[in-house]
Amino acid sequence: MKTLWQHCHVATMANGKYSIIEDAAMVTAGSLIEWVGPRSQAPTADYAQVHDLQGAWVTPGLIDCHTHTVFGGNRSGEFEQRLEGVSYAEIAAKGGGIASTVRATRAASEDELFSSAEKRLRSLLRDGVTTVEIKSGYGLDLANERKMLRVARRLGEALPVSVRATCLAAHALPPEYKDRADDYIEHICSQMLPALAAEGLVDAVDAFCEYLAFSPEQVERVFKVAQQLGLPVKLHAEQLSSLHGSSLAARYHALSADHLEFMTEEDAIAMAAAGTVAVLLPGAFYFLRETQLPPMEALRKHGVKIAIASDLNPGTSPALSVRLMLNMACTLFRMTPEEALAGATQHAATALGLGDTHGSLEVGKVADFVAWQIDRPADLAYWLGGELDKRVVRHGADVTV
Ligand code: DI6
Ligand code: FE
Repeated sequence: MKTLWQHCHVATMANGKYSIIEDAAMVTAGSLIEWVGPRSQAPTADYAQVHDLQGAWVTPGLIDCHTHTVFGGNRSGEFEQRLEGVSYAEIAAKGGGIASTVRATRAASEDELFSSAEKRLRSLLRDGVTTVEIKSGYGLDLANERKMLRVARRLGEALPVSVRATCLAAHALPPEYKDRADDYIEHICSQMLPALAAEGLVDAVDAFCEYLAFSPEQVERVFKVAQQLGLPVKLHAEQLSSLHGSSLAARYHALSADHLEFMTEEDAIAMAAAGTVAVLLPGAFYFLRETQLPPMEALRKHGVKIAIASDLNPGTSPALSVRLMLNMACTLFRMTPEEALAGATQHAATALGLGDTHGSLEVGKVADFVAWQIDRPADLAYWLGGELDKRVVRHGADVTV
């Protein structure tokens, strides 16, 4: 079934650039893009449907490539404490932080986790998101990591969004392994990852490489097992200190290394050579009131692809809008609106291993797009959140959220 979409301007985002086509048209066949170009050259055919997009700007559907959407409880109380001067590390040392979300997540049933995550995910979808990554990492034992990943899978079945599920068992040390981090890593490698992968619940494997989490050596053990299981890896690296986790990620041809405020130029060179995407998370930078900026010039100079994501999580980035992240990427990290949009489309797709099928409006790619009633593409990074008038199309069909 062929559909013609016309009376629009298109920012295709091919190769991470606006690549604008004014007065454009697009032809979709089922769930794929069959043609895109100037309206005057649109192929004549017996279209089953013709849609008038009323002068909208069409972009690829937004892709949020780093979220922790599934969790129990919330941590607004810690937010208040931090505003009174208590640090994230101090809160973590007193059993708060990630550990408190682990307790709440373990105590919640699968249905309870589903219903709280569904509300947050709908908020992202109302902002034009058509693909989202969701991490586990608040269960920290086999049963509870499984519960989180099952919720991620169910969300992708219940809502009009493609979900990539990432196993982040190596997020923090669970209380039952206190002072036994190597034993927990061994448990992840020998029991958790093989079981969860065999159940088809894992699309990628992530870890938190940080002085208050896991060392590069421990992360490497997890990466080796992921590789044996045929799963791509990603890494939370260089968020609070420089352990060169991003270089380690590059050595394992990671899809992405994420956060990266403390990375060095050598790390950028290694990532560029490996094609590892730099996922920047301005929401966490903002919410923790960090001052160390990611090395934008080194990333640009060495041609590292840069993605932007919400990092939606209860502790460091309770962010429910990807467009707000685009704005923060521009204001806080000095990215251009074009770079920011590429970061939530083409480069975000690459960070999920979906770069050949998603993230830009090109022939043969999946027809996930948003027709925005805006004056210019930069408007997407300009408005601070809120809802923009738009029409969201996924797999070639209109989406209602
Ligand atoms: N880095 C983060 O910013 C989140 N996880 C991570 O590895 C924080 C998660 C939390 O505080 O709950
Ligand atoms: Fe994160």
